[in-house]
Order: sequence, then structure tokens, then C-alpha cells
Amino acid sequence: MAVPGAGDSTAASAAAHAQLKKVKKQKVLLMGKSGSGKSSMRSIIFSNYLARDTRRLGATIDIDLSHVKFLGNLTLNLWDCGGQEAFMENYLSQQRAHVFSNVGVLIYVFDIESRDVERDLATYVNIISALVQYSREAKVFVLIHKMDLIQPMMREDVFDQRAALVRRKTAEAVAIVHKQKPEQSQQQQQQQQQQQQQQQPSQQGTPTTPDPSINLQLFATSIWDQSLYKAWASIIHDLVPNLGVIETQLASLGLAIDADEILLFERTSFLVVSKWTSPEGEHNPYGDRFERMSNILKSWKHTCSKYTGTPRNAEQFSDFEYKMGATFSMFATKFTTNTYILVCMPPGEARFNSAKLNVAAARPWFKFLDGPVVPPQPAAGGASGATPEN
Ligand SMILES: Nc1nc2c(ncn2[C@@H]2O[C@H](COP(=O)(O)OP(=O)(O)O)[C@@H](O)[C@H]2O)c(=O)[nH]1
Ligand SMILES: [Mg+2]
Repeated sequence: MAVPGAGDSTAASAAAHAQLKKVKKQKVLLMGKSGSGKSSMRSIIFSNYLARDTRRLGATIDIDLSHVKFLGNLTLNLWDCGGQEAFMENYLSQQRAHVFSNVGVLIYVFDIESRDVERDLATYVNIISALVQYSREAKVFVLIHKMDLIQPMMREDVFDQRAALVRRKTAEAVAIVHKQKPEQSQQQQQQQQQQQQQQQPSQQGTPTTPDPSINLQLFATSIWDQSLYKAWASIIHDLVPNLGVIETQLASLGLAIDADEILLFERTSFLVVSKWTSPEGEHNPYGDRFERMSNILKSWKHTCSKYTGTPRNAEQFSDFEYKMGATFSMFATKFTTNTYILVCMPPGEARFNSAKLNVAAARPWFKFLDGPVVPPQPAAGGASGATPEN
């Protein structure tokens, strides 16, 4: 087969390979009112909790800081910020620069069942203002959460209404910062900057000039279905380093083995890191199949744990095959240390077997997913592997 990445000799690919050596750290703020479901989501996605286990989670006191290793070269510094009013006020005043500087992503969670929407939105506006002031480039993901509590027929309308409201409030928050800025005297600004430098010079950025636009995405979520995986895969997607390299190599692999679709999952969260779909695969009518597969594989992993008595964090499975007669076949297999790969194929036993061999042969070229290493540079012309047959 054609080896992914074979023949890369351009300056761009050299630069991309140099990037592979770097470990990226991202500060991720998880905010929203107390009880909105922040810690539940975090525990399900990153710590293998079952949805029903989250009922036992205690309230988060102040900020619960955790370092989540995602693949080999991304560390998420996850700030799960307790949402009680007193804490929120504190983040916005005394801890303002500390909390809102150098933020890569803000995930803001609204409980759809909350009785005090006005108040929730007012707090949100204050949070966005602080974020825009200190981390203008940060991406904002708003999760309208606990959607399972809304009747299925009404979910879309309820979400659309709430999303429109959040968008309006976001624009208002940005405008407020925009307006305030010129009113601040130069002396005030200098004082503010000096204060921050004295507190923690290396960690805290200076307030940035607000931009009228903000990078905002909204999702309807629930811990009881796959919507959680859709939202979190989008959040993670933009943070993963070397995405271009991953996508190119997945495409080479997909074409070489004649696949319909390939999904690459992170091993603990089972979030989709990257995917490739053939033109034929694009006809698949199930637009939510990616997050469904995350949900299914993770549930299956938990079931394996239950029946084998092994810890949920353990590996649980290395290979999963499913052959659907003349319709399609697929396999999910342990790929690199930090990933699983799922390959969906047109039917055909020989094609299926050679695809499995070729996926195994392609592993070394994805080694960089496990840490800051550069994958082996194949000799010009590439190596040969098993050839797909029909
Ligand atoms: N119905 C429903 N309950 C949820 C959902 N997410 C979290 N919860 C529940 O909400 C409660 C508070 O969750 P928690 O994660 O502690 O909220 P936090 O204060 O924002 O961290 C827990 O009892 C969870 O089981 C959801 O999507 N749907
Ligand atoms: Mg909490």
C-alpha cells in the first residue's frame, strides 16, 4: 500500500514534522451555575464515569483543577469552576486576571431547567466580558444542557430560542467591553497592567483590546445520550495539535485500503479525534454516526469492565469486528497507545483481511499521536504492504 506521508519533502511538511515534537498545553475553563452538570460531563468524558454515577458527585468547591492528557502531545488544564454565586463573584473580582488570562477555551454550561434564566444570562454576560478582556482569542462553547428533561418534540425549538438569546447576550457582553475601554484613562490601564505583572508575571496576560466578534459555538447536550460526545468532540477537535498531518495520513490510509470511512478515537474519552470519509461513504444518511459510535464503544467498554471485573480505566478490548453480510463490514482496533481506529469497509472477506493487515502496517506512521516524536521517514517510493483485493 502507499505509506501515509511517504515522499514528504516540502518545506511545509518539514515544518509540520517539526511541530510534531511539541507538547501543547491548553487552559480550558468550565463554567456555569452550580448544578448545571459541569462536573458530570467532565467525569463521563475523561474519567469513565457512567451517567448514573454522576448523581453522587458532590458540589465543586472553588476551582477543581485537573490536567487531562489527551493523546501524547496535548495537555488540557481543565478548570472546573464551582458555580455558586459567591465563587462566581470572586472569579470576576479578586481572581479575575488569574482565572481569565491565557484561556484557550471557555465551556459555559446552561441548565435548561433553570428557573432564573435572566440571572443566569446576567452572570454569563459578566463572564464573557472578563474573558474578552483577558483572552480575546479564546473560543467559547456554550452547552445548553440537560436537554433530556425537555420533551423530544420541543427540543429543537427550545434550543433555538435559547441559542438566539445567548448569541444576543454574547454580542452585548462584547459591546460592553468595547465601550468601556476608551473611557478607562491611560493611567488606570497602566495601573492595572502593573498590578497583574506584580502578581504573577509569567502566567498572567495583560487585558487585551476587545474585538467585536467572538468565536462562539452552541450545542444542545445531555449526559444521557450521544449529544455529549458531539459537543466535546468539537471542543477537542480545534485543540488537537497536528490535525493537518493526522487528516492527510488518515486519507492516505483510507484510499490505500479502499475504506468507506475511518474514525480515529482517543483511547480514554472515545472522542473522535479525526475522521476520513470516501465519496461513497458521504452517502451515509446518518449524520450523527460519529458521536453514536463514541457512545456505543464507550458503553461497550464499560460492559466489558462489568463482566470481567476489571477497572473501567483498563484497556478492555483490543479488537472488535462486525460483518453485515452484503451490506458492509467494520472493525475497531487498538491503534497506537493513545488511540483506537474504526474502519468501515464495503463487503468482501479478502478486502477486509487485507485492510486489517494494512492498518497494522500503518501504525508506525501514526506513532506521533503517542508523544512528541517524529514518525519514521519512509524511503522514497514508500514501503509495500498487503494489497486490497476484492
Ligand atoms: N437530567 C439530567 N441530569 C444531569 C445532566 N447532567 C448532569 N445532571 C445531574 O445534575 C446534577 C448536578 O451535576 P454536577 O455535574 O455536579 O453539576 P455542577 O455543579 O455544574 O458540576 C447531578 O445530579 C447530575 O446527575 C443531564 O444531562 N441531564
Ligand atoms: Mg461541579
